[in-house]
This record gives sequence, C-alpha cells and structure tokens, in this order.
Amino acid sequence: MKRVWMLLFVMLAALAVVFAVGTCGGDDDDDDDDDDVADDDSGDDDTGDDDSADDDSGDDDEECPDADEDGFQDEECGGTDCDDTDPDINPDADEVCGDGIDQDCDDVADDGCEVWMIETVDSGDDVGQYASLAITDTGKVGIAYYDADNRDLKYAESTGKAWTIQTAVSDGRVGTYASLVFNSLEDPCIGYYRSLISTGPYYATRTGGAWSTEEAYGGSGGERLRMAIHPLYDVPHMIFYTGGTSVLRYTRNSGGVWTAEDVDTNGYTRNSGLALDSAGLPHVSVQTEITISVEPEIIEEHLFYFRSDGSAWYEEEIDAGPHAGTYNSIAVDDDDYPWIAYTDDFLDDLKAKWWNGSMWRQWGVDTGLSVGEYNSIAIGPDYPGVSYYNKTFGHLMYAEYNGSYWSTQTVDEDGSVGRYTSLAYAPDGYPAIAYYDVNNESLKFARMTYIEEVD
Ligand SMILES: [Ca+2]
Ligand SMILES: [Ca+2]
Ligand SMILES: [Ca+2]
Ligand SMILES: [Ca+2]
Repeated sequence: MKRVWMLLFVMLAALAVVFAVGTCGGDDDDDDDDDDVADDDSGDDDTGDDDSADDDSGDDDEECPDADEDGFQDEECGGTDCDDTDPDINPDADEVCGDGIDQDCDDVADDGCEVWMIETVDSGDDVGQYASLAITDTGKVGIAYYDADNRDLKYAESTGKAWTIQTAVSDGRVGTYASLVFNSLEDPCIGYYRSLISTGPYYATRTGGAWSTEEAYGGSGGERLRMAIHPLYDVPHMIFYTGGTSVLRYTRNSGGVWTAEDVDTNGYTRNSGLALDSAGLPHVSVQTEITISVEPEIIEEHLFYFRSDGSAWYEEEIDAGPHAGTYNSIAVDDDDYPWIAYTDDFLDDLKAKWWNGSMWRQWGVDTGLSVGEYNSIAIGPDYPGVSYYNKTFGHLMYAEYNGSYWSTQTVDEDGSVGRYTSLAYAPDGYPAIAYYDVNNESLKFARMTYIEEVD
C-alpha cells in the first residue's frame, strides 16, 4: 500500500516538472508556490528522473519555439537564442560592431569591438561652442568652451569618472575662440578672445586650483586665435587675427614677456591653425582672402602654410583655391613634418596635405556631400586623424589615415551634432572628440573604446 502511494507521488512530481518546462514562460504568470518548483528544476533536468525527462524531450522542442528559425530555441524557455525574433541574432552569429546590440548572445553588446562612447558633458545653458580638447599623457581630459548665454569661458575636466565643470573666466564677453593646452605640470592653459574691446588676446591658467588671467600682447584683438605649448619648454604660443590691420599675428611668452610678429600680410586673414614641432618652433595654416581683381571685383580664398625657424618666417601657398581652407587645422608629426586638414569650399570636400620631406602629398579625405567644416587634425599613435562636421546630415565624423589611405566613419548622428569639433588622442591611442550639439545647446564628448571580447 505504501509503495503504491510512493509511485503515485513520483508520477505526480514528474508531471509537475513536465508541466513547468512545457509551459515555456508561463511560469511568470504562476503563483509564487509554483515558481519555486520551476526555478529548482530548470538547472537540473536530469536529476534521477531520467526516464521521464528523456520521454518528454521531444515535447520540449515543440513547446519551446524557434520562431525565427535560426536553429536556436528561445532563451525565454531555456533555449540559447537571446532574440528569437531575429535570425541574425543567436549564439553562432558574428558580433556586429557599433550598433549597441548583442548579436552573439554572450550578454555583452559589441564585445571585441572598438566603439564610440558618447556623453553629454555640460548642458542647461547654451554651452559647447568653440570646444577645445586636450588630453595629458596620464589621461587627464580637459575641454575649454564658450557659454553663449552668460558669455563666459568654461572649463570641464575629467580623470576618468565624473566631470568637474568650472567657469574659468567671466570678466567681459569671453570664451569665443577658446584654445586649450596642458603645460608640463598638467595645469590647463587657455588662450581666449574678449569681444567688444580691442585688447588681447588673453591667456588664462589654473594653478593650485585658482584661475588667473593676463593679456597676451595688448591691443591686437585676438579673434580666431589658436594656442600651443610645447611640453619641454612650457612657453605659450598664439596666432590670431588682428582686427585693425587684417594680418595674422604671432605672439609667444618668453621669460614673462609677450612678444609678437606679423605672419601673414598677404590679404585679409581668416581661420588658422597652429602646431609646434619638436624644437618648439611654430607651424601655421591659414586661409587668406586675396583680391584677384578690383574691376571687376574678384576675391578668392587661398590656403597658406607658414613656419618659423626662430628668426624668420617662410611662407608657401599650398592651395590656390579659388575657395579653399575656410576651415583648416594643422598638426606636426614625429618627423616634424606638417599635416594640414582643410575644406575645399568649391567642392564642399575635406582635403588633407602632408609635407613628406620633399613635396606636398594631397588627399581628398572625404569627398561625399557637404563635409569638412570645423575640422580638427591630430597625430595618433601611428598616423593622423581628423574630426569634422558632415553638414548635409548634421553628423559628427572621424577620418583616419592608415599609411596608404583615409577611411571615414560617423561618430554621432543624434540630432545636429559635430560643429566645433576638437580631436585629441588618449594615452591608450584611441581618439576622443569634444563637440557642440546644436539641438540641445550642449557640450558633448565622444571617446573610442575597445570592449573586451567575451568567450
Ligand atoms: Ca531562434
Ligand atoms: Ca535569433
Ligand atoms: Ca556580444
Ligand atoms: Ca553588436
């Protein structure tokens, strides 16, 4: 009699297991009492109840669906397909990089991929125009930028976690044409323009937590300024446009004294770039407006390259337009050779030039629609990269040279983003870009990261 009751009990228990497995996700609707049974049995199907489990395995396959017919059953009922509505997502699929989706069902999206991590650094007021990014060898990230609501110069800093936001300078209408560099002590140093006043350019630095400012070579104006500091010499260099005389002027601080020289006197100078070589000597790219003919009036924009050997400036017209270089930027590589990114404003393309020691090489980096504004070039671990704006779509772009050709990719396409780009490379060799989000009037930061491969 006792045996019969035992048998009945075992059969009932087996039925309960079959029911729990067979209902496939139905256990969510069950009462708490049943959940315990289902959870207990899901991990160990084959514990002592071998016969019943084997008998019912066929039923399990029918009940647990493979709706997308990729050969893997739905994860919801003990299968391994993490998305049973998409046949391209299953444990045998290849991970597709950069889409935020886990194609190979290992619980990590984009593993084994280099992806752009994007964050908003500052928002609320209209902040982020004139973004200028710098990264130290130890990984400290700084961004100087303009607060258009308060007309202040702001500064954001991160050492890997949260951002610290400061108003660096609020005296006067300040913050446009901000240009950030770290000195050898990793103190942020910012060149900036003060509008509605014919003084400047200005120089701000933070030492011991406090910001101090000074006028760098007075009375010139200082629009469109760019600054550079060589880490070995800690001497700030600036180039800037002088409102009154229309020339491009250069100033550097030597022993506490700012001295200046005129660089480009060919015409009305416009946007420009500045970089230093290993000897701390300046290399400059600049667009110059040249009057070709007075009657009829023909004005062209040409791209020039200047460099100084410490006593004299040498110039070269490197693109005779007719409309070139409205946006340009320059970097100097380990051989002390200049790389220049610039817009061809006739074709709306992004171009690059490189002095290879004997001649200028030239590339059409991105010849798609209307691209190249707000470009920023920097030297990566091996070759240069350029961040820039795709005006046609309002996207932030990044181009990279690999030694034989340039490739391009979209970094951020969320709304209208990618004006005022500023590119720098982190100590891990990956690029990072600060830029302005027009729709949200905010400062954004994108950083490429490698996500470790799972398996
Ligand atoms: Ca499936
Ligand atoms: Ca699937
Ligand atoms: Ca994955
Ligand atoms: Ca993916």
